[in-house]
Amino acid sequence: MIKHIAVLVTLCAAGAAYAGDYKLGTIAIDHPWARPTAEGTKTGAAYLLLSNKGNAQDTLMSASSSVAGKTQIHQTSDEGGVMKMHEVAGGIELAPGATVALKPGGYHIMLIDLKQKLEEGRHIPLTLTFAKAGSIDVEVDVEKKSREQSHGATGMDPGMH
Ligand SMILES: [Cu+2]
Repeated sequence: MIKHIAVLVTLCAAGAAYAGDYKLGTIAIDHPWARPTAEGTKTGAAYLLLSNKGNAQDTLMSASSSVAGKTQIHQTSDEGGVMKMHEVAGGIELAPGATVALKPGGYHIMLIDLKQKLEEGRHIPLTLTFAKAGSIDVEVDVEKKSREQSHGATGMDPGMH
């Protein structure tokens, strides 16, 4: 049994570096992930890293997922010491050469009216649509904490993304 667990951990660690990274034209999408949700929770948030390797600006216009009734691009910001999140009008702009992190406390993809619990270790589908590059389907890892993007995630209100 112990040996079995060790193998699983090894597979996960190896997978993190390769699987879960996507390319769409000149846009790189790295490590989509979401926090697990509690039973009955109706909202969740997905995070990922976007890089524009091209010479033209592009914009993440929208996202959708079959597990959510509605999906919005949100930004969390500190408004006089109070963390608030709001929908980003016009999407997330990606300048040529720019890397933009969707991470706790900043930009995120808000999953609203969840049809299922986000269970740790599972994957959920997400479709990202860019103004120029078009659309891509990615798999979002449901995990407690991202290895690369956990920074800044502490002290957050559990309901806040
Ligand atoms: Cu949000």
